[in-house]
Amino acid sequence: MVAREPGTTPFQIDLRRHLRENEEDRDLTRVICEIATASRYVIHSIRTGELGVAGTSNLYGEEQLALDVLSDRILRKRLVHSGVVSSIASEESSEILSVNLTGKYAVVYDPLDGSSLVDVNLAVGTIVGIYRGEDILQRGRNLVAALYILYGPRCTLVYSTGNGVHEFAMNALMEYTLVQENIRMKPSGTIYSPGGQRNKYTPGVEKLVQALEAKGSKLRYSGGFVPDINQILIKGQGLFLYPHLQDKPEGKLRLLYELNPMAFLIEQAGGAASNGRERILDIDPKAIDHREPVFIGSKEDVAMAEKFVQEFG
Ligand code: FDP
Repeated sequence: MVAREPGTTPFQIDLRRHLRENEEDRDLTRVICEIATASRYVIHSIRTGELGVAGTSNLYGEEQLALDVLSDRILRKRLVHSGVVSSIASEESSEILSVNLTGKYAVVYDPLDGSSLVDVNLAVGTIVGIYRGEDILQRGRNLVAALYILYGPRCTLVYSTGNGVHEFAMNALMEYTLVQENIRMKPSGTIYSPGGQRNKYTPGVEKLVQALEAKGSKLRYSGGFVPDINQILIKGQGLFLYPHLQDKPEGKLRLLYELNPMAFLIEQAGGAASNGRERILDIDPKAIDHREPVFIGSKEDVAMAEKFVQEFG
């Protein structure tokens, strides 16, 4: 980290300045700042309450788009116009979009994760992974940057370019200013977020949950991947799982759009992420919709999950 003038307070440091101080590549800075700008429009759409049920009209008789479709368009437009993006894959689309042959970065994103929570006014988010080059189907360990934006009571952005994990909050001018730098996770946690139906858990996962309960871990689950991971990261401890289920051995969450960016961020903060048998960032993606089970958070809790899964399935 750069030494700053004495008296500089975090809220004086905006996202662009932070990236500049870290001497990030100009084009990478551009990509991250374009995404940050796009999120202003996404949060505006969420807050104005036009929930957007696809195919319906709004107050003015205009056709409305579902919020996830709208968020996808907003992000795509900014990334395409940035001039520095080679290809794009969005969770909302079934195809990879080739954008610019000379672009330096390939971007994968989930524009509005947890969109089923919008109508009940719970927090949702955008998740982004950035690779050098144009190949979208890369292992997560090749990521050069990852970030997420959490649309909660506050709008926050958490990013890493491989030099620690940093949190920003959107101010009244809709600019992101620094909240904290170099977030670190404790090796063991006292909260857990279990996705999926418990009566579909395999013996290994059931034993894991019992062991977490026995060590006093408290249940903290919102049903949104971004707020659930954000809670674990910002509290600096805990375990999120969306495991393999008896009728869904691949789990639910997508490797490209959800798991790799979050695994990158959690590892950068000193945590771990596994599918129970293998590090998430080492998994070779087979397709853009590749799904994997996940155990992510404090290192010792992830190791405990691996032990139970490997021993009992
Ligand atoms: P959603 O379907 O509402 O978009 O991957 C999406 C996700 O939500 C995650 O945000 C969340 O962790 C998970 O799915 C919840 O899945 P269940 O509906 O199976 O509980």
